[in-house]
Amino acid sequence: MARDKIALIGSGQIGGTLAHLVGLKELGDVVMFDIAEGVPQGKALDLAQSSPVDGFDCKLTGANSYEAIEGARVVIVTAGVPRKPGMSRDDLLSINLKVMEQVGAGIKKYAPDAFVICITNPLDAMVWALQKASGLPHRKVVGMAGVLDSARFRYFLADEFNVSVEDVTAFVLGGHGDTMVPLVKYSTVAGIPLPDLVKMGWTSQSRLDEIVDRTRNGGAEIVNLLKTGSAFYAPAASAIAMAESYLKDKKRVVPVAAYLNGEYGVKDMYVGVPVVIGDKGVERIVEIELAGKDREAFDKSVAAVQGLVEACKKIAPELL
Ligand code: A3D
Repeated sequence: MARDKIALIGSGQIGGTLAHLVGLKELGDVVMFDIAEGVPQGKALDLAQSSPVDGFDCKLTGANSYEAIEGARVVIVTAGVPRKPGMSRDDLLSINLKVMEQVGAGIKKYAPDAFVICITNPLDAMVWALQKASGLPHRKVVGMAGVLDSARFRYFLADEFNVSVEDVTAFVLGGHGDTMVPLVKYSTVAGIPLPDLVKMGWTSQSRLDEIVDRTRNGGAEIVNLLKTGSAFYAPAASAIAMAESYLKDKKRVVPVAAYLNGEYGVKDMYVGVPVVIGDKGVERIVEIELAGKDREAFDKSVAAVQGLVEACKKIAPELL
């Protein structure tokens, strides 16, 4: 059986980490693409030279033309510019929207059957634009954010309780950014919901609120520390988990930015919700009932995404 081809559009910090993880996990062969000449070629060669040491078989190549992605089964998109300190994800909108138009055209021409995972920010608006520009079916185009946001929440909780990260599950909804909605009642340690853990004295409500807040601002915390860019190890690991679920038809239930057409009362927008990812792409959208404060927070988050999508429609009416 021939190895799957995985195309990485954008060979910067996340792109390089993605390629490394694909190699280490032997998920397939990798084509790294970038507009910067020499960068994808150099990174691919460097990574290929690590393969004898780590003992993985993976063909890694770099390219500056879209033909190289032909026939890819998975395309992961990080092309664009990342945030600098003081910049919001939304400041990136107009620059990265143009990039999504180019990338979408490349995917449409050379990899129309791929499962496409967008990471470029502002995430929920960029994945919307990428789907429009590529014309691929909605179930084959998703955005990575929820896996990362919930991983941050899980890590902070595991650290707070001094338990294994493996035994902490977290549930986040909504757009990627300050309005994301971590649902504490569906987040657990070994199946015990967080509100019960507060009652059991494992932590206090105020401490839990602080952790939720830190999760919401998890990206900015890293941008402020790094000063020259944004997080890349955890974002790459999160996208790889999604790609793996597709490639191996694992049918994992993960939060992703998925196209909603009426679910959760949202139409023609990408918003973070739990979905099942299998070899058909998004195979099911898990629609939970939302009420009270959770509904309010979700609606606020959806409104923020809606604002960005409207801005995209104004800047690039050709996408409609
Ligand atoms: P960076 O290291 O700058 O890599 C981006 C790469 O894109 C660079 O190598 C550029 O040369 C390349 N590029 C720019 N324009 C084009 C183009 N038109 N076609 C092809 N390649 C191009 O950034 P990064 O890897 O750190 O981050 C990539 C993106 O992911 C940014 O938009 C970040 O904001 C975003 N990001 C999202 C999350 C989420 O959770 C959603 C987390 C972290 C970063």
